[in-house]
Amino acid sequence: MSELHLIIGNKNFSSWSLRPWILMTHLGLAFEETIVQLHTPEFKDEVGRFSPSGRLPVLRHGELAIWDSLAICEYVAELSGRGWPAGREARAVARSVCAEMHSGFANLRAQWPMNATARNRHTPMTLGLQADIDRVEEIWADCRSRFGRTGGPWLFGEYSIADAMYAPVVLRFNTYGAPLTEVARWYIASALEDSAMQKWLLAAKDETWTVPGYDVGLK
Ligand SMILES: N[C@@H](CCC(=O)N[C@@H](CS)C(=O)NCC(=O)O)C(=O)O
Repeated sequence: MSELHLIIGNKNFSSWSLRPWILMTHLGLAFEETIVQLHTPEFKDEVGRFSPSGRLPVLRHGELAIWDSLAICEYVAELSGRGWPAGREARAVARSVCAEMHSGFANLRAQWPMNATARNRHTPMTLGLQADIDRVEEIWADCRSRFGRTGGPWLFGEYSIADAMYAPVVLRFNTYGAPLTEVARWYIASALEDSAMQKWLLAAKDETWTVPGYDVGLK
């Protein structure tokens, strides 16, 4: 089988890239990694070599390109036979919360851009942002109480694609702070201690690149 090659953006800022990277790391899959710096004059040409959509992340597996974070997660779950909860009901809910994250939370994305290693950032709270935060907390509490009571600290007990899809939200909450429920605080603490997350953050710390519009909430 050919090698897996994951092409991602800056680790500090590319929330879409974190999702497949952290899942593949959790699944123990060997993969080559290439970082293409976002928002540079060369970005379009460099990414165009790998990604039909001109966006990152993209996974190359031989001639095959998979150019969407959720599609990559699905693909590696098929390759490894792991990634989704085993129970049909849990799996259906996991797919729902992943799809909801993939297609929603516009206020959270726009107002709290992922800035992995930044701390103590503060932006004005808006009704839309608060509603997104409340909904994330509701999802986490629901998954944990219905499916996460046994088997581990993750949303469905064992690590799943749902945890990978919400990993950038964990970092956003950590950067900007928000009064969170106990379940959310507990989940964030576990997710931040995770060794794959630590590995990502360590690499992000070494990056000196900035992206216009992403460095928000400075006093
Ligand atoms: N739906 C895509 C979105 C990917 C995306 O927007 N990636 C950003 C980087 S974080 C990108 O490539 N932006 C460059 C551009 O839009 O020119 C996914 O889930 O992978």
